Amino acid sequence: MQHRRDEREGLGGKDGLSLLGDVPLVAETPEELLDDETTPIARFFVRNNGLLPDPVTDADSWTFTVDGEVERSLSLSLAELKSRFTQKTFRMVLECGGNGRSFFEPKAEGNPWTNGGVGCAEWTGVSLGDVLREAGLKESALFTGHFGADPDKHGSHEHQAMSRGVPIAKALEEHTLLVWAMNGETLPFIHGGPLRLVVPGWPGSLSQKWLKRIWIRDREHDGPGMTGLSYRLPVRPLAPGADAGNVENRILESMPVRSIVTAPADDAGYPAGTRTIDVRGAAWAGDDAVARVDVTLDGGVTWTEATMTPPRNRYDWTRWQASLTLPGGGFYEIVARATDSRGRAQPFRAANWNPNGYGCNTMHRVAVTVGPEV
Ligand SMILES: Nc1nc2c(c(=O)[nH]1)N[C@H]1C(S)=C(S)[C@@H](COP(=O)(O)O)O[C@H]1N2
Ligand SMILES: [Mo]
Repeated sequence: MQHRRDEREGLGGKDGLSLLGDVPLVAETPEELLDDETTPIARFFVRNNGLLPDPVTDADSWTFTVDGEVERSLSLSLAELKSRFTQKTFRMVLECGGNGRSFFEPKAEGNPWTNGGVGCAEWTGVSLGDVLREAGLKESALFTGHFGADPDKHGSHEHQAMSRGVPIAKALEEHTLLVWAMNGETLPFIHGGPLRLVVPGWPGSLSQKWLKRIWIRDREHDGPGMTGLSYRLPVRPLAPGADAGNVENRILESMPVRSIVTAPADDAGYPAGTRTIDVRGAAWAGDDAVARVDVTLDGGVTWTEATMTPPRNRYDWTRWQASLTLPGGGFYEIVARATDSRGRAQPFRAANWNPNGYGCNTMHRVAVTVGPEV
């Protein structure tokens, strides 16, 4: 099959993203463009595993089905979803499971994300759990399988580009949403409109775009992205570069704690005589909360605890800020380290190496220079 159009058209309206790949379309957000409390759509990263699906003209007649281990299979239009279930809006982080991949040494397979495979948007929709309860889960219901309308990267509709799933408990969480609006606007096509899933705190690949079907299964789902070493991490630390095929692996679920510095930008220059630098950023911790964020400009000799703005709701990111006092002019590296509510902090270097490069949460650093002293 041929590409029906240029995949890069999908980036129309985007502002300042870095393209990591055009077929499939993948683009990340430079950290300094993640400085808003709510990530604007124009700056929200894009990750496709296949090609764009056919354009949709009538969103409200988009249908989506639930079948498998349920009492009643459901086929619902978007209009029915909107009118029959309780509408909810939460601000929640969506992060690619491979965010940070480029920091692994030796290099891991896949898109070389730095820190920008993440964004935090207001998602409006209904709880998937409310819809599953209407379908009636059988005792045998153990896992979900997610299906979208996009063809695979060769343009074929025979196979899903990606089809992952979660244990039923995660599917039943109130914050796991079927979403049709983002930041108060109709969900953009590039982000999965008319209808997508948002499974917060876990790898972005679970948040199926252009959602057509949820298959309730009596076993772990086995679609593309669920088998082999996909989204798996070694249970015990592996020597970097070693063969992961022979050791015990587990599926990556909750994403690890992470923070980014969103101001100043890397390589910022300050006039001579500057003695205070205001630093801002964001932090998040998968299913857990962020307990604290600390910032250093001397390689970790001394740390300053940042002030945090409480998140709006579970799975929102935590914005933080700190004022750092400089001993004088010169070159400084600002490094932020978040700690989650279970006491786990970020590593100095990419830890827990795995061949596909998932879950890298090494600390983010930005360099700044305070101009020559007179
Ligand atoms: N149908 C479909 N849904 C998908 C994907 C895809 O390729 N096809 N990619 C997933 C991955 S890997 C990520 S990280 C998120 C990215 O969502 P975004 O493009 O809205 O930022 O979508 C997920 N949902
Ligand atoms: Mo992803």
